Amino acid sequence: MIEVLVTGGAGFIGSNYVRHAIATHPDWRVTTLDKLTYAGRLENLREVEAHPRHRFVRGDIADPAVAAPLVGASEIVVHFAAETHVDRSIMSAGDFITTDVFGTFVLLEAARQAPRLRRFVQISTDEVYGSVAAGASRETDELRPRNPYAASKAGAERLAYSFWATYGVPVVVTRASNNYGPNQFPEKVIPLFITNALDNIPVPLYGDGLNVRDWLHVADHCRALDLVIERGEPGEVYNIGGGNEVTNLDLTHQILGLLDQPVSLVRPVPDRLGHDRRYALDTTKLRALGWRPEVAFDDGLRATVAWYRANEWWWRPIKEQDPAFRAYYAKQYGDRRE
Ligand code: NAD
Ligand code: TDX
Repeated sequence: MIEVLVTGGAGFIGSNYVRHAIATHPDWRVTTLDKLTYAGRLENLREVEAHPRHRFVRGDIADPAVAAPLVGASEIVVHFAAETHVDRSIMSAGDFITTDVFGTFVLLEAARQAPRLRRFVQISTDEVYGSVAAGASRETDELRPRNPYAASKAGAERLAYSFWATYGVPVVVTRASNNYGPNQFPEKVIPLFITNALDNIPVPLYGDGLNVRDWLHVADHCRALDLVIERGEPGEVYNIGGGNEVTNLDLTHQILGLLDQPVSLVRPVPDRLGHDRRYALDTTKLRALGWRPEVAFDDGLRATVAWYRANEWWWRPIKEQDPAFRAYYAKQYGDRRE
């Protein structure tokens, strides 16, 4: 059995990856390490809860007493755990530094001592490149992160790289574009807008709505990670982009169209501070390893809308009963009027 540690496996992408890993790698035994912050949900792991090749450990990656033995027993570490929401990092960045940077450092220190470790996948993001006016970011481009979240991720991934260059820890860095799909926490734009629209609540579109994001279905991301684990070179960086550049305004209109809701539900609100205008990734390097995105954006978005429609049990308790989410929503959107 190959011992695999997935950090942040109760979150959106991590849980999709854990379910994918259990389903497609019969020779993997997967340990999920997750602190269960507001974004971590055990419900996301219900399908694998009782699976003999999966176990869940609640703990903080920044706590060496928890993290070091788990890393020490692993052959593969896939490190998703992070604070991930840009708007929250703009409100308060401390947790982003503690988890994304210091937590990564704790895992890397443990990785230095791990006798069987052969891959440490550092999950980074297209946000580290900063806003890209034209063309597409390549792995060798300069990093110009422009919000506290992006800067913490850039710090984390460069630290990981340094542990490869200095100590030979077998680090591979991936930089993915905006993910979408099932189990995404309803603070991010797609699930927030779908669930608001389902309830006839206005959708708060920042600024002029012409910012562009490149959307990657989470299932395509999971397949890309498998390939990087199998064929990626330590010390290298791989962009993972869906190739679906869409303005937020078009995205919003598509979501409203899929739900038969009028465009009058769009509420333009003041812009996010330092809002990156556009992200775009050149994925030549990953494609050379044999990866292609398989989910067409229209199909993926339709399926995602259907998932939120069919799984109200998953998101209604968060949006309607979780006091922390309600406080966040009121703080983030309460006074936001154009
Ligand atoms: P998410 O917020 O849904 O999940 C994060 C998970 O990490 C949660 O389960 C949370 O409980 C856990 N966590 C947070 N702090 C922890 C700590 N100190 N110790 C242990 N667990 C902790 O995030 P996501 O959208 O699934 O993102 C996963 C990773 O992918 C992150 O590293 C993120 O930066 C990266 N990424 C995300 C996207 C995207 O579009 N969502 C795109 C590119 C890269
Ligand atoms: O209410 C909103 N209104 C709005 O117009 C929200 C939440 C977002 N937006 C806009 C801002 C962005 O241009 O939608 C776009 C997407 O926003 P988010 O869903 O917050 O994602 P983004 O800021 O692009 O970051 C995401 O992709 C990169 C993830 O949250 C990161 O973790 C990942 O690294």
